[in-house]
This record gives sequence, structure tokens and C-alpha cells, in this order.
Amino acid sequence: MQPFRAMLDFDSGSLVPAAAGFSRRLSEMIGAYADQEAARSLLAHGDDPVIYTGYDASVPAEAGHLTFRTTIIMPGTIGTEYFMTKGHHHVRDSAEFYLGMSGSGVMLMQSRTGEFARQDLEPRASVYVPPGWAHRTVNIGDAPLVFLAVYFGDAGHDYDSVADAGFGWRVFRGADGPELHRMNMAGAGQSRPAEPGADDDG
Ligand code: M6P
Ligand code: ZN
Repeated sequence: MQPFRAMLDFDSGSLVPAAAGFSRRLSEMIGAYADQEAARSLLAHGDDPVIYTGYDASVPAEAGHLTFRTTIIMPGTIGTEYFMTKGHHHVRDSAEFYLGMSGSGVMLMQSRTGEFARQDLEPRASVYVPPGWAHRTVNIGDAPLVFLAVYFGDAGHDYDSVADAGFGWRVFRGADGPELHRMNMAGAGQSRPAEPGADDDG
């Protein structure tokens, strides 16, 4: 292939030229949210919101390449839990680089040994996800959260291990703003509020 450049729009998240666009609706990630009743009730009423969309650069999903994609998470909540990505491990443990472009978000990360970390994602913030850390991004603002992610072409997305083990922490809209809750893994709907530092263990 030939070297190329692509233009990023930091407000809209568009990537030009893009190989493809993607979008994920609530019905494709219903199990991700703590309040299953709220999620199912929305769907039962015919409301299947687009949670996030994005654009993929024209890079082969192969070893040696660095692929990149923009993601735009809409503002909103399911129950009181903010709209977020499904979250994944990489099939081949490998790092990922994030750049905040617009909006205001939080990245939740957890290692295969159960350590937890979070980092705020905002315009001009870069976040490094080391190999072996699952990652999920949450929009805690009132506007779309737009960011760029760069990862190895052969990284692969492993959603099952995240769905099986769950994320240990979730972000809910509280009376005074976003609240990070430690989940009781035995019951997805149970939680207790907490305010850990960015590198506290889970
Ligand atoms: C970021 C990257 C992508 C990921 C996307 C949506 O852009 O991490 O690899 O696909 O977010 O997240 P998810 O695949 O977990 O739904
Ligand atoms: Zn990833």
C-alpha cells in the first residue's frame, strides 16, 4: 500500500477519507448496562438509541500495521448509567493509544489480574492503555464525546472476556455529577459509591 494522510474533524469526529463507518445501538450491547430493566423497557417501547458511531481509517487488520478509528459517543444514560462503549480486551494483548478530540469522558481500564485504573478523556488528553488492560470509554458530558484510538492491526477485539467478567467499575449520573461506583460482581445492579484515584486498585 501507499503512504496516505487522512483529515480529522475534532468536533464531528469525521475521518476523511475513511474506509467505513460503524455504529452501535443499545440492542447490540444491552448486557453491558447495569440497569437491565431500563434497557429492556426502552427497547420494548421501540426506542433503540444509537450509543456510538465512528470512522475507520483504510488500514489492513494485519500485523505490522497501526490501525486507527474515531469514535463518537452520544450523550445520554441508560437508567442513570452514562452511554459508553461495549469495552474489550485485545485478542492479542497489545497496547492502544487514545487522543481526546472533543467532549468530556472517562476511560475505565482493568487488567487481567483485576487491577483497576481510570483516566479522564478530554480534548488534547492522550491516554495510554498498556497490553493486557481491558478498556471502556464513557461519555460523562452533555455533548458528544469524540476521540481517536490507534492500535495494532492484528490486536483483535475480545468482547466475551469483558462480558463474562464484567467491568468492576461503572459511571452513573449522580445528583452532583458523575459518580464512579464499584460494582458488586455477584449482582450487576448492586453498587456502592466510591471516589478512587486514577491508579487505585479495584
Ligand atoms: C475505540 C477503540 C476501538 C473500539 C471502539 C469502540 O475507538 O478502542 O478499537 O472498537 O473504541 O469500542 P468497543 O469496540 O469496545 O465497542
Ligand atoms: Zn482496544
